[in-house]
Amino acid sequence: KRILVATKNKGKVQEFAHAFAALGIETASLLDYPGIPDIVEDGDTFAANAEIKARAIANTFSLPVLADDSGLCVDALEGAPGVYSARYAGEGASDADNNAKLQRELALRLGDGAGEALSRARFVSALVLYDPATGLRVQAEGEVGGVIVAEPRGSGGFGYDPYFLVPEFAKTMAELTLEEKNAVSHRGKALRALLAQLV
Ligand code: ITT
Repeated sequence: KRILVATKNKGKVQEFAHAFAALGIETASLLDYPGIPDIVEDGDTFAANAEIKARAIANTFSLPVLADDSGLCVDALEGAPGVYSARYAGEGASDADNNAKLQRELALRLGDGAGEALSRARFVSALVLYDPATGLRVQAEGEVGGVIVAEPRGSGGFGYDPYFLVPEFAKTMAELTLEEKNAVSHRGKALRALLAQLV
């Protein structure tokens, strides 16, 4: 059994590979197919963008495709960066650029002295599984609440993880193992909700 994850994001690839390995399912991703052009993700919602990615890639490959669109929504920033999470600091921005912009925006909004806990936030993941051979299409969403901290902690994960404190662990997402992150994350929850619809 094999599934193509429609992503070029190495962090997502690792998390899905780990979760599907436990189910005896092999994953491939767009990192295995260099040269696939970037997909224009112009939807207004995570779900709309996941749908766009799943369909675009399913039309190129005749394989079941799983797409993830995800991001960080920060209360004090009225839900930003949201669907713009990957390009918060501009097109092609690095994780470091995006995190720097997040800290700047929060400091502007909250002022200095906001302390360790800068703002409540949540990660959201929308998944679409689409099999062009059978027409099967399933979608699911997951989210996890947390707090944005001023100083990064941990070296795991990707993206905003070093700044996202998970209260029940008293650790940032980047301080969790892959297994722990999948157990609590927006992506892990969305995946379990998706799989529950397939049985
Ligand atoms: P693909 O479209 O190729 O999947 P992408 O990184 O562009 O890769 P998105 O458009 O869904 O994917 O943007 C997701 C961004 O949200 C991602 O780049 C991170 O900045 C952030 N993000 C999503 N999930 C995250 C997580 O688990 N930990 C940290 N940051 C996350």
